[in-house]
Amino acid sequence: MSRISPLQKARAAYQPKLPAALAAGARVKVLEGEPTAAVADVEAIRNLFKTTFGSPVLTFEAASCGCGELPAINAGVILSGGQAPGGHNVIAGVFDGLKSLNPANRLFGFLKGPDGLVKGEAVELTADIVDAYRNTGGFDMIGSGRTKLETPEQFECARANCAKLGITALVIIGGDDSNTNACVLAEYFKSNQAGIQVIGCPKTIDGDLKNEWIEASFGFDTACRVYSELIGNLCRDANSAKKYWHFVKLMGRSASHIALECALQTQPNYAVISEEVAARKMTLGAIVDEIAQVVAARAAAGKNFGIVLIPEGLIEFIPEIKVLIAELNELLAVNAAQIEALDVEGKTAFAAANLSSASAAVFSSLPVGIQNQLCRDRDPHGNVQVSLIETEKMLAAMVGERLAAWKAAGRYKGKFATQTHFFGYEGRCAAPSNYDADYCYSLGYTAAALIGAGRTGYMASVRNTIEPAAQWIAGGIPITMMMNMERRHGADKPVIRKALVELDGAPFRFFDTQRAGWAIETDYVYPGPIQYFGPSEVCDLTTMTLKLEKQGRL
Ligand code: FBP
Repeated sequence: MSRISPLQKARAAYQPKLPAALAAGARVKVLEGEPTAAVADVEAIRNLFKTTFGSPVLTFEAASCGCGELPAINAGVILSGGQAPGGHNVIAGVFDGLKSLNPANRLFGFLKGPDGLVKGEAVELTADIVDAYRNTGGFDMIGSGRTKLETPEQFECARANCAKLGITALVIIGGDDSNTNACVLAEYFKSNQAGIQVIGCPKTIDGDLKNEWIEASFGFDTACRVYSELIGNLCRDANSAKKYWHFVKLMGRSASHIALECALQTQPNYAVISEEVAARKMTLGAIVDEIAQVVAARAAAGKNFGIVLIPEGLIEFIPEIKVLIAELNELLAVNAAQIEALDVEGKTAFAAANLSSASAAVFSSLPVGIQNQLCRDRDPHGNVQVSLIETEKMLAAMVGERLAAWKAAGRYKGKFATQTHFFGYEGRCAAPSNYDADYCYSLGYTAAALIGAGRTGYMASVRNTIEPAAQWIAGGIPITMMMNMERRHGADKPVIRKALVELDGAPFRFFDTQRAGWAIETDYVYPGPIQYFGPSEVCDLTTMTLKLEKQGRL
């Protein structure tokens, strides 16, 4: 790195805060809770995870003894999946935590995600390397990837590659799929007496890896702040020019947490929440109708402008399209060999010819571009690549058609000009907010403490983050506790259950009480850019989602 920006330089000196239990180092007193089960399909999960199932929840307290050093170890770290702000601070936390256990401990970073573990590509992370990346965004210190770790051959390569480097503990930093992999690997290593611990850390801007014990996935806070800044800027532009409706798609592969948080921060005229679409069994036509009604109502008040937020994962929540996608997934998986050589148009034609009649009708009602996008290759975890599906353009066009029909029928007299946007990659590598910088460092340090405590198959947990960091509660959660069985790649697989937006949860309920007003009024809020320096009330914020979830109010 030759030149760094003035902000980067100043930010490098930021010392992230830690929970009080970890302030004296990662050697902690471990309090064990009751044995745990799984969120669903308990017997299936118990059978698949014979040696790691049922472990207790762990909570750390500051060690009161002068416990001395633990024997020196080598550990490995992997960044897995999409980038999320704060990943480098997790690594810094693991590094510092390990050094606090024994200054002779060494940390190796596997390159380009889980692939590096399988291929044995790693670099030793020295203090110089780690220091250069403290408090920075991105995953460029060691890179990331989406390779799925699932076969015994991969696990054996991983074991051999760890053995070459003398590694006896691995930290896997990833989302629900990657932590599922971490759990499967932990079970494999433990049941085969490989002598390698595996600890997960909750990462994803999507915010859908959370539960009673994991109150946020890191990166969600920063990414939402970046998008909300941009949406606020668009709101101001819309209200200044008064001539465009902006349709903004927001990243978040499945759940609508990002769209909801950005709506809470900016107060747009309409925000689609996918989970509500599914609960109300809304068709695509019904969604278009609701948006068009808001446009028409504003037009009647002389306001031919506005902001619509659309969650990236919407398409999979519209009931008829959900059924279609499930059929497509099965078709594309079962016939993979037959259609491998086809281009995307060929796959689309194959799908159209082999779907059930109901799904074929839905498929043919979609624009050709969307049909092709739905038939693109799945990601390595079997997910539709929703970030490549242009729902914002589709909805803008369909709302335009609906308004044109209403105009012809004399029901609407307005102007409707649109701009479309997709905010996703813009936020994934932003410099972490204070919340994410502190949270990530604490997660990494907690992972080191779990290693020091000899645990495996755990996810690092840092709770009570609505309070100042000293009051945060660190510990570990057995990953099996979060699992259930789901259909993936045409087979039933154990996976961590995704946390979707709860319609009876405080964040959605608050949004619901406000949205009718936001639709008609022009009541935008302009959050502005993330503040790293300055008064605590602008720098040390938590998301509105977390505040509402934990305190029930803003
Ligand atoms: P993770 O679940 O791995 O954190 O990734 C989340 C995400 O950013 C989604 O919001 C988005 O749909 C997807 O990654 C995009 O993936 P890619 O980086 O492969 O285009």
